[in-house]
Amino acid sequence: MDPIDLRSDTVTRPGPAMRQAMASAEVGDDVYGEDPTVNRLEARAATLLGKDAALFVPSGTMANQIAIRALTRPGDVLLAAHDAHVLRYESGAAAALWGVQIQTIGSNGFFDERALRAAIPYRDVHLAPATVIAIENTHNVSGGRVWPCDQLDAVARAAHERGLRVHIDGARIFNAACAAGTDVARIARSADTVAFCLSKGLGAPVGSLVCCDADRIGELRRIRKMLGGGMRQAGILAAAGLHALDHHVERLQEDHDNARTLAEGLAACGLELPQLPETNLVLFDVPAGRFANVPDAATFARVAREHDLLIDPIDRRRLRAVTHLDATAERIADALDRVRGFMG
Ligand code: TLP
Repeated sequence: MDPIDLRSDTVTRPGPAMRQAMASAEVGDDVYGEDPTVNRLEARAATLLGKDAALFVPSGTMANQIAIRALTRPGDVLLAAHDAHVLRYESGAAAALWGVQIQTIGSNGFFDERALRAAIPYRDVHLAPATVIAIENTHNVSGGRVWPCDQLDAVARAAHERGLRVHIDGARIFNAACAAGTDVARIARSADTVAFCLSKGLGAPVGSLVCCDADRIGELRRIRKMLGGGMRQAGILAAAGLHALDHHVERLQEDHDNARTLAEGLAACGLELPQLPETNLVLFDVPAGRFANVPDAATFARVAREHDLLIDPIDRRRLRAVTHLDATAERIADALDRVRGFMG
C-alpha cells in the first residue's frame, strides 16, 4: 500500500515546479547579503507581514529563538502558554541558550489581557522581570486553533502598556489567516517580531522567516550568525519559499476542508474529537475501554502504521493527524478507509 503520512505538514516534498524554481535560482553569498533570491524572499515576507524587514533562517525553532534573544536579557521571564512550542518543543533552548525562564499563562494555548496583567510579576529586586510574551497562532497543541484578532490585539496592547514586547510564533500564520478570513499582516500588526514557516503548510523543504522593524533586523542577523544559521548560496532554498508563497497560500483552505472531512470520518468510527478542526490539525482520542484491539493512542499509531498510515500520538489517549499539500482529498478518503478497516 502507498504510505499516507499525516504525522505533520512538515513531511511534504517539493514537487517538480518547486524543484525547477530551486534549480534555476540566482544565488550569491547570503552572509554578505548578496543572494538576490534570499533578498527577494525577505523583502516579500516583510511586505506580506506588514513589517519593515525579514530574515531567512533554516527553521521555525531558530526563528523563535532569534526573536527571543533579541527581545530579552539573561534572567528575564518570557510569558507563554503552558504547551507553547517555545517551551515544550524547542529542547529547552530559551533556558539553555539565553538564560530566559518561561512562565506559563492561560490554558489550552490562549489567554486574555486580564490573565496577562495578573501574570506579569511586580517590580521587585527578588523577581525576574517579564519582558516578552509569545503568542502561538495557530496554536499547535490545542489542535491548530486560531487566535481571534481582537483578543490578540488586546493582549498585545496590555503587554506593550506594561513595557513587554510581543513575539508571534506564526509557524502556521497563513493557516490562521485563511481560517480567520483575513491577511497575515492583520494578525501580525501588533507584534514586535513574528516568525513563520515555509516548510509546513506552504510545502517548502526548508526555511522560516523572522519579521521585525527596521531597527531590529541588524541584531537578528547577528544572532542568526551566532547560532550558525548564516547560510551561503541559500537562494536555492529561498526559491522554494518564493514558489510556496506564489502557489501554496491560496490552496490552504483545501487542507482545512480535508481536515474537517478526516475529523468527521474519525468520529464516525467511534473516535472522540475534543473539537472540530479550525485549520489543518486534527486531534482525536481513543476512548478508554471501547476498542479491544486498539486500547490507547500508541496502539492506534502502531496498528495504523501496519496499514501504511502514519499518525503520531501526543499523549496516552490523544493523536494528532495533519493535512497538507501531499494529502489530497482522495488520500484522506483512503486514510479513512484504512482506519475503518482496522477499527472494524
Ligand atoms: N512543529 C512540529 C513539531 O516540532 C512539533 C510539528 O510537527 O508541528 N512553532 C510551532 C507552532 C511549530 O508547530 C513548530 C514545528 C515550530 C515552531 C518549529 O519549526 P521547525 O520544526 O521548523 O523548527
